[in-house]
Amino acid sequence: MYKTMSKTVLITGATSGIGKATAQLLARNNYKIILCGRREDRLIELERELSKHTETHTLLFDVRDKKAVFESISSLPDAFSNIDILINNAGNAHGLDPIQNGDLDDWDAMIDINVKGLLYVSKVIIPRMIEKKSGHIINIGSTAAKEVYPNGNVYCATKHAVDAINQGMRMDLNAFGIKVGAIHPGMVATEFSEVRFKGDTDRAANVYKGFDPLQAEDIADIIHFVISRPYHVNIADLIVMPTAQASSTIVKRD
Ligand code: NDP
Ligand code: 8X3
Repeated sequence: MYKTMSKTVLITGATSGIGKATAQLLARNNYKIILCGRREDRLIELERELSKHTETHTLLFDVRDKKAVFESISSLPDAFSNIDILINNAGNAHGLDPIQNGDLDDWDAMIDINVKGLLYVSKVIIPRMIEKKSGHIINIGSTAAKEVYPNGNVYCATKHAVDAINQGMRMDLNAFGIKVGAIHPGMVATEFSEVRFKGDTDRAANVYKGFDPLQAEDIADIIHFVISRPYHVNIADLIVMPTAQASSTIVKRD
């Protein structure tokens, strides 16, 4: 048997990057974890790894699929159904083009995943938190939630929406004692740029060339810090960049 369990955390986008590193860190810190993503092989492998430390459960769904989101989270066994912390992390950029060349499928993907998907997952979990009058929601935004950069148009718009939703959630859930906060990373070396550039690994690697980008573990560390503060402390909005980065467009490279 495991030691006395602490809180139950649901992490979307746990198969890679920030979500995976967060799951790994929280597992070592005795959180019970619900791992979500679309890539089943990765979920199985991660569950195997983390079960050495904690209790885990996997949910396989695409956040764009409203029905799957609702059915999947509603199907959680009793041992995992009391979600204390929701980490809305799943998301990506698709493409980096001037608005006039933007691809409609890329726009749909970003709006459907980064904004609507985050809302669908939250919509299932918030009523449970309201019922017990406690809970903590962390929304992963971006520096792109705070500024717009050339060719970032729709991705930046989706992250600005996350920023607005984060603020709105905090206001609307305040009466129920639910904490809501966003973490806005700058450049983190994950699969993010490979997804943005549709598997062009050279172009993706160039994004992080000549400086020390953040690592997924850096953000995991911050998420752990944020969720382990005493109840009366809510980190509402936190921007974190690599030291070499001053803004979306100013990066000191070798
Ligand atoms: P990764 O590409 O490494 O991870 C993205 C995660 O999101 C994967 O686990 C992926 O899982 C999941 N995901 C993507 N689409 C869907 C979908 N339709 N349904 C369910 N899950 C999905 O990138 P990061 O770890 O970097 O990104 C995590 C978050 O951090 C994103 O919201 C991103 O916008 C944000 N961010 C990233 C920054 C960076 O520079 N890397 C900077 C600022 C913010 P799967 O494919 O298995 O479904
Ligand atoms: C990811 C970081 O700079 O590509 O949100 O927008 S950036």
